[in-house]
Amino acid sequence: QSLPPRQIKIIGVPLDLGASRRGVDMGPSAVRVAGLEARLEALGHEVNDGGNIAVAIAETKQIGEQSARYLKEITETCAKAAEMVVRSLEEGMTPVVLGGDHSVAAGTVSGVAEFFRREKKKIGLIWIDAHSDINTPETSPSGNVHGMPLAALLGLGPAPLADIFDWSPKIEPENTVLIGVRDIDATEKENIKRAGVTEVYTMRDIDERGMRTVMEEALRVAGRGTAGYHVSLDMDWIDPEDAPGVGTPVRGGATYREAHLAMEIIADHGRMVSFELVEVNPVIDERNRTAELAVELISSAFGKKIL
Ligand code: HAR
Ligand code: MN
Ligand code: MN
Ligand code: MN
Repeated sequence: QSLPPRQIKIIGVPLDLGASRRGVDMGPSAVRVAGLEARLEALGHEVNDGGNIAVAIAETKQIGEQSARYLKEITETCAKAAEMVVRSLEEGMTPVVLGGDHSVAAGTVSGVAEFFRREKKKIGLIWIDAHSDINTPETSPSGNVHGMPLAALLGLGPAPLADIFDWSPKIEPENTVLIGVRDIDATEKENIKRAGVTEVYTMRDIDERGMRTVMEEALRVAGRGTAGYHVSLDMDWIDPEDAPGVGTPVRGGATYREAHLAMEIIADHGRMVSFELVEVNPVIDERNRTAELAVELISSAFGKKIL
């Protein structure tokens, strides 16, 4: 295999407070049922499943401000996830975080950034998603916090999420890349500019230039002057034909083969320091096939090869 054996820590975050469609809280379970641990062990990795982080249930909580619903509870969950990510890295393990809605990324990436900051290093971020998730409470059309994690990580807000570990921003715009976007709000376009993010690869870029060229360029940017990069994979990146079980499907996504190629190229480069996969929604999935695809893609990202 292309990737030397690693010790992998699985961290489940059954969070669905950040989305309006319910059900992604069952994502970690669906991905485990699809055989994640055994598949990673078959590749020669040592896998330790840390179970799920305790997450509040919507019915037991107050919504809070409509501009960022459940922000308090989400921040608490993200802070816990961040701590667990730091601990895993301290123990020499590669975190694999299973969402849950994408707001968890504000915690995961904070944990990775905090760990490397202690070594005076920065990290890159590969954001693979149909959406750009760069709204703030002021610009969000929905008030759904899963549309805000990238804004938090770049320091645009919302404040409590951006300030996990009491420092911000967690990532520099020049080491942030978006891949596969095709549904960006007008307000988000402004926020991308305001944040200074220039490396945005839309589906059109993938169509015109091919997945291979896009990935090579993206990995170079995210890896420039960094200790490595975190990969945040929102399953709605993939076309709904192949990944029907996601909270917010958008037509025109990456194909099965493009998605695998992207993960294989990430494995070839060997510079991924942590990984997360979010937005699997078993409630609207078809016999767990989106979770099974998730396991396949994680396997490719961790070195599975055809030959
Ligand atoms: N941009 C929209 C909003 O802010 C929807 C984005 C959230 N959807 C996701 N994130 N699944 O990737 O509400
Ligand atoms: Mn095991
Ligand atoms: Mn997302
Ligand atoms: Mn998305």
